Parts: sequence; C-alpha cells; structure tokens
Amino acid sequence: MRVFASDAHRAHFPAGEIYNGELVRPFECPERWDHIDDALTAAGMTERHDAAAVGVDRLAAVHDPAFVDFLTHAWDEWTAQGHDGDMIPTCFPARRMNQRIPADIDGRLGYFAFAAETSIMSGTWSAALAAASLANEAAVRTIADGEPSFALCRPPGHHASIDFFGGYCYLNNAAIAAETMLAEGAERVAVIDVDFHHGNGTQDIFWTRQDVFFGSVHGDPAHEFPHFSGYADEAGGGDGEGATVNRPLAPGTDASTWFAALDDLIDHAVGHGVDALVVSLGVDTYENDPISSFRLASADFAGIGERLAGLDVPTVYCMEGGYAVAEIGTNVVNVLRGHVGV
Ligand code: SP5
Ligand code: ZN
Repeated sequence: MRVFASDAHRAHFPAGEIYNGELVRPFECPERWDHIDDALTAAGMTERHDAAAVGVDRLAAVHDPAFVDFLTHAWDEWTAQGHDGDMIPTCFPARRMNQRIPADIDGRLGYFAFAAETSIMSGTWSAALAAASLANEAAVRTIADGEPSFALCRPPGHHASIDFFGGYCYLNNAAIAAETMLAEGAERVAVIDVDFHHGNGTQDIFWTRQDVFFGSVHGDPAHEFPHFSGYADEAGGGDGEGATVNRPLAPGTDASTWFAALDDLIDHAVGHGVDALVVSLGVDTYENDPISSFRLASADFAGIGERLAGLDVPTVYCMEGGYAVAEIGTNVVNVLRGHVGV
C-alpha cells in the first residue's frame, strides 16, 4: 500500500463547530492525521509520497469554477471586511428564495455552504487543495502501475459537491480521484463509500453518469447527517439511472448487518462493470465514535479491506471521517492491512 500524505493539512484547524447548540472544538482536528500517520509507521508503512498541486482542469472536472474561485478567495474577502473570527455560514438560500449569488461575503458564504458546522479559516484553502492533490496523485500512480494507494486526505471530501461545501468537506477528493482514474485510462470507476455518513457530494457529482458507479452504506438520513440525502430510493437520474446504490441503515447497526450491506454494494458494483475503484474511507462506523451510531469493532475493519481487495482492480483509498481520535489509526491500518492481506 503506497501512502500519499502532506503536512499541509496542519494549516486547517478551525476554532469551533456548532454541535448540539454549542460551539465546540471541531471533531475533525489535526490530531486525527497524526494518529493515522503514527499507526501507519508502526505497521511498517513508513514511506510517504507528497503530490504536485492538482491542476485547475482536474478540479473543474468535479467543481463549478465559481465555487473554486469562492474557496480560493473567501478568507481574503472576509478579512478585508475587518472580520477576524473563522467564517461560519449562517444564512442559506432555502426553498423558493432567490438563488442569485450575492456580492456580500456573508451572502456568498451561505450560498456556497449546505451546513453550518464547517468553518473556513486562513489555511483552509491551502489544506483542501493539498488533500485534493494527494487524491489526484494517488489516482495517477495507481492507474499507472496497479499498486493500491492510500491518500491521507485532510480535510475530507465526500460531502462537498459541485458547488457547495459542508460536513467538514470543501473539495471532493474521492470524486477528483475517480475523474483522474478515467482521464488516465480507466473506463468504469466505482466509488464505494463506507463512511458512517452518506457521501452526498459524490452522489450528486456522478448522479447522471454511468461511467462512475456510486455505492454507499451509511446512517439512515431520517436520523443522521447529512439529513437530506442517502435514502434507498436514490438510485441515479437521467443517464445515470441505476448507477447509484444507497444502503441506509438504522442507528445502532452491528457489524454483521453492516457487512451484508457492503457485500450487496460490491455485488452491484461488479454487476455494473468496474475497472478501477475509489474508496471513501471513513472509520466513523467504529463503535466508540463520538458523533456516530454504528457498532463496528476495531478488528472488524480488516474485513472492509479484504472484501474490497476482492474486486481485484486498481484501488485508491481516500481518507474521509472518523472521530474516535485515539483509535482512528488502528482502524484505518486494519482496513489497509485487510486489503493487502497482511
Ligand atoms: C466527513 C464526515 O464524516 N463528516 C461528518 C460531518 C458531521 N457533522 C455534523 C454532525 C451532526 C451530528 N448530529 C447527529 C444527529 C443524530 N440524531
Ligand atoms: Zn462521516
């Protein structure tokens, strides 16, 4: 397993997120990366590959240029207004409101956000761009030689869509990896999302496409974030009909039920035809995750890698969520070990 990682993530450490009515230190924090890095090293995965900055053409394959432009300049516009706290969106274009993009930075912030727990600070853009660059580079290298890669992306990406951010995500790293695999010669990519939360951004990006299959197993949106995406009847639209498969599961779901759903997703991906795989790897399905409700034990995580390796295609893992900080490294390494069979 080849590991792509960059210290650039450290520039992103917002002071707070709104959680249960309070401003708390964000669950998505730099120590998550450190614990994964340490566990990889302890497991003998000591080499780290960095990445050249991903080109604007690769970003544009996934994201609206106006959104990328917003993220690039948001902090400078904010500080030019004399604000010095982190940017937290507070006003959103709801049903029947005017969808025109405002001139004001507060208005633009709400326009391009779908959730208020995701702040923007001075180093957010550089960190998000570095994470996307790791995913892109991992995809290039894995298509070139077939060796599986792990992109230690932070911030994560699967909630970010064409033109909105949220759920701790700004650029959709996994979608960028999938597009790069296609650009490098893959013909049918599957994105399998095992994060506790539905990968609404990835689903939205590939909704009308047959060349990218999207399968996700996650907390039922009737009960869990992102609340407005991930129901079982969401199956793709237009030319993408049938190329999206969702398996929402009840709060408290145990490993045997969860793995049955994963096996089902894998069967659908194989049925669809797959020559390359991107895994949105969240380990917030862990039993002690502080914001999630599934019940996978640390040892269970190896089963994820074992099953996905069974697809036997070039594979890129992109890091998504997982907030039990002390155990996140063990859980991630168990997945990767399961994949390579050690
Ligand atoms: C990448 C990733 O894992 N992002 C997750 C972001 C979740 N942020 C909001 C969490 C709100 C939890 N509310 C739980 C409601 C259960 N009834
Ligand atoms: Zn998650």
